[in-house]
Formats: sequence, structure tokens, C-alpha cells
Amino acid sequence: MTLNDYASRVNRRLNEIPTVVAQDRFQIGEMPWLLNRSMRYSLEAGGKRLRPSMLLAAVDMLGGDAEDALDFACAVEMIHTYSLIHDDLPGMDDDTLRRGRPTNHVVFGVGQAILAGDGLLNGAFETMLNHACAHPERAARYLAAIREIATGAGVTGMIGGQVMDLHCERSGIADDHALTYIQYGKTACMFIYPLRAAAMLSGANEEDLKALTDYGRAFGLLFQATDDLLDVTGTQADMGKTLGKDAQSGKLTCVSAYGLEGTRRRVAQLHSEALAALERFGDRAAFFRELVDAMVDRTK
Ligand code: GRG
Repeated sequence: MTLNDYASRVNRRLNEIPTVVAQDRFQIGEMPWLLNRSMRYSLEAGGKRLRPSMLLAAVDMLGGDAEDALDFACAVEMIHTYSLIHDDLPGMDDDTLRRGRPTNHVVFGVGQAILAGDGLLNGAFETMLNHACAHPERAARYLAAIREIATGAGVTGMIGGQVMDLHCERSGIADDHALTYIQYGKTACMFIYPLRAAAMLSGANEEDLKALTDYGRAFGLLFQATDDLLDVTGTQADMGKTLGKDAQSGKLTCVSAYGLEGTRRRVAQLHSEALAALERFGDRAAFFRELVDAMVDRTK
């Protein structure tokens, strides 16, 4: 299976999830059409579906049931999309372009964009819990997976990283520890913890769990380092967002800390670490090897 195959499966299932299914009313007890429209606007704007695809590929690699894991993959994409909507708000990165379209708050207004993000975040947990309640015999595995996803998106993960990102940008803190804290939290945790959730869903052993955690960390830090490079060297058409903003806003990034060449060296080092983490999986890890190879010189 390729990234495109997994992404298509995620897109198909997303369209069946009650929080996402199109609706045009606001009957008592139902979500209002406006919320539905604003959530779908960002969800359907054409993201790469990297995180949910990696979750499904890890379940396949570990011999689990990828069909059964689909709702967890969709939940990860819903959480990721909420984080992009909130990240673009005027009080955060203040951006007007995302996934090649005007950002959610530009179209729907700041208040509605906050609520679209909230709706996607809550909807992600409703989706996973609905699945768990429908299959109580596997509840222990589902609960463990939900805990991983909540941790990755939470205060020691994505939210914590974003808090320090904003704080460092505004206070001028710029050291190695702060940089790694931010990039581990806001970016790597949304790779690490979905992979750990895949391990929970598949009943993986401790060694496999550790290897996936190590891979997720190296992959996530590499992904953010290439994002920092692309903010300087990429094109708006490929990236679908405004570029050059990091330097303009004085953001702490790999490029501001290490320069372009130093960042490229960091990418090469993280690439080796990601490949080393996959060794124990042998040929079964082909998807993850190809994915991290492709990330080294990605253009979008
Ligand atoms: C809690 C109020 C509140 C807000 C949360 C945590 C957060 C806001 C934002 C952090 C998310 C963020 C923008 C992380 C950076 C990671 C990154 C490079 C995201 C882009 O990911 P891609 O390239 O995007 O996979 P697509 O569009 O392809 O899905």
C-alpha cells in the first residue's frame, strides 16, 4: 500500500463519520449546518493525510486490523486539522492561506473558526469512543489507543509545544532546549503518538512500541526541520501556505538556530536515526523507509 492508497481510505471513511457527514439544518439536538460547513471546509481542503496513513501502515506492519483502526486514523486527522485552524488564527500564527485556500477564519470569522477547531477536536474523541462502545470486547486496546492520541495532542505534546512556540517568539528565547521542546511537542508528538496508538490497537510488544516511538520522534523532528527549510526555500504553490513568515515574525526555527546548511545536516542525522529505528522490522517497514526518504527533499 502506498501513501495515496492509505489517504484514499481515510478520505472515504471521513465522509461517513457522523460529525463530518454533510448536513444543512439546525434541528434541536443536531449540529448546526454552519459548523458542519466550516469543519468540512478545512478537512476537505486536501491535506496529505500523513499522520492517519502512518497509523494505518503501522497497524498493517504489526499484523493488526487496519480496517478496525480506520476511525482512530480519522480522529488523528480531525485533531491535526483543528490544530491547523487554530494555528492560523490572528492570536497565533495569523495566516490567511492554508492547504491552498483562504484560512478558516478568513472565510467564517474568528469565532466560528475557533468553534470549528473545537468541533473537530471533540468530534475526534466522539469518533473513537463510538467505535470503542460498538466493540466492547476490544475496549482495553481501544482505550489504550485513545490515551496515546490524547497524550500526543495534549499539554505535554502538541498544545505544550505550541504554547512554548508562542512564548519564545514573543520573549526572544532562542536556545537548543527550547527549539527541541517546541518541535518535539508541536510536531513530533502528532507522529509519535498515533504510531503508539497503532501499536496499542495491534497488541504490539514493548520493543516494537519503543522502535515506533523512536521512528516517530526522528521522523517528526525531520519533518519540522524540512518545514523550516521550505519556509525559506519552498514555493507558495507547492506548500499551499504563506512562506517567509518565520523570519518575519522572529520565530525560533532550525534555520534561525542552525542556518540552512546546519539544518540540512540535522535532517541527514535525523534521517539516519529514523532508518535505524526501523531495523528490527526488516522488509515489513518498506513503507516507513520510503516515507522518510521522501521527506528529506520534499517540496510540499
Ligand atoms: C489549543 C488553542 C489551541 C490551539 C492548538 C497546537 C496547535 C494549536 C498548533 C500546532 C500545530 C502545528 C501548526 C504544528 C506544525 C506542524 C506542521 C508542519 C503542520 C503541517 O502539516 P502537514 O504538512 O499539513 O502534514 P497537511 O495540510 O498536509 O495536513
